Amino acid sequence: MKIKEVHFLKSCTALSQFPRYSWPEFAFFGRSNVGKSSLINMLMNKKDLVKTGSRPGVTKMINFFLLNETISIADMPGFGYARLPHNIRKDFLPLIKNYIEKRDNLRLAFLLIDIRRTPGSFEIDLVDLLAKRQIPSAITLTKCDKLSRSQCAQRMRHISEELGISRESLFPTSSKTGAGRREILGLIREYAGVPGRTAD
Ligand SMILES: Nc1nc2c(ncn2[C@@H]2O[C@H](COP(=O)(O)OP(=O)(O)OP(=O)(O)O)[C@@H](O)[C@H]2O)c(=O)[nH]1
Ligand SMILES: [Mg+2]
Repeated sequence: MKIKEVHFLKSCTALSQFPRYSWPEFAFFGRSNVGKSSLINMLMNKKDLVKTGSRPGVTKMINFFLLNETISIADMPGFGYARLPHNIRKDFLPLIKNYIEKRDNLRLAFLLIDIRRTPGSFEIDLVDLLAKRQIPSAITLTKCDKLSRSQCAQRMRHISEELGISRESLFPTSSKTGAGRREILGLIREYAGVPGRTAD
């Protein structure tokens, strides 16, 4: 899928602020610092479309972007960062839950997991919540550049066992090297119903 144009729409902290349109939407979920914003930048071929950071908790709202004027992208706030101020942290989960329960144009959820980490209750709860709403999810493994090829294969085996899903359902990526870009854009194209080839 060709990235012709992408622009930031708005940041939202509540359901009432979400943009109202029926463009197919793709959301990126995952713990703080897992690499959601970096992955979006990598996919869109933009260095700083979305703010990223070495300190966790950079994205505190849901940020919406419009791709090629027809596809909506949602960058979700990271969950599970204990050192954020309590008043900000406690707003995250209801916002994420509200989003999943009410966002009718959500076509596919990307759930990001750092390839070096074992999925925890946050990831398992999210998979359950998405399944309840019958929203398909793609488990996306981030920061694969940090491991060797054989270490990656070993971690993928482990994570697939932990989540009880096949290894083919895991999408390894790296925002540093661009690995996995083609596959993730292929999924977006497929679920958005865009005709044509995957290649950029
Ligand atoms: N080596 C490597 N580092 C990465 C990769 N993706 C993200 N990072 C780094 O991880 C840190 C966090 O990345 P972000 O993209 O801000 O993470 P996030 O999930 O959006 O974080 P929050 O907004 O806090 O929820 C940054 O220092 C990135 O440079 C990757 O694929 N490889
Ligand atoms: Mg972020």
